[in-house]
Amino acid sequence: MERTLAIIKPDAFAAGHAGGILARIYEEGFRVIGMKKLALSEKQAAGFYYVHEGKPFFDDLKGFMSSGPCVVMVLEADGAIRKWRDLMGATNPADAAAGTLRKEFGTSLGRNAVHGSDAPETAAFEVGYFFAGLDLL
Ligand code: RTP
Ligand code: MG
Repeated sequence: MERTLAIIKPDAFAAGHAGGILARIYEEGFRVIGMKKLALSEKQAAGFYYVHEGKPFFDDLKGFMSSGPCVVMVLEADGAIRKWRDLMGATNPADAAAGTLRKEFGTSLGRNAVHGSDAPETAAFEVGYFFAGLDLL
């Protein structure tokens, strides 16, 4: 079993899509082993996305991710990292395939509804950023 870090981003949460996204997560067979709602500060958002520091879109990303509440989750499944990124769809909702979460709930490249870890090392960092081992049941 593999674990990945998923986020329902502030745009999707504010638009009332948390329930719809969770329903898809369960339908696709993930186990939700950690979940909390929180409002990130700019500093916390910057720390989470530190790999993108210095890129032209970093300030927008940081501002957006700290613009309102989001839901952070740890999902478990066989091949959870790939499986969750497949369910999310392409980074830009305009390029995302039909049936993916970003196609359904994303509205722009910057406001693309969900986040997912992109590799085992990033998943380990990102899960640890929000959850302690004892939180994951
Ligand atoms: P995420 O980390 O949020 O799951 O998204 P991702 O892996 O699909 O894409 P990534 O390259 O990690 O980029 C992180 C977020 O930054 C925004 N972005 N803007 N203007 C741009 O060129 C640009 N590139 C990326 C997106 O909102 C993306 O989700
Ligand atoms: Mg990424």
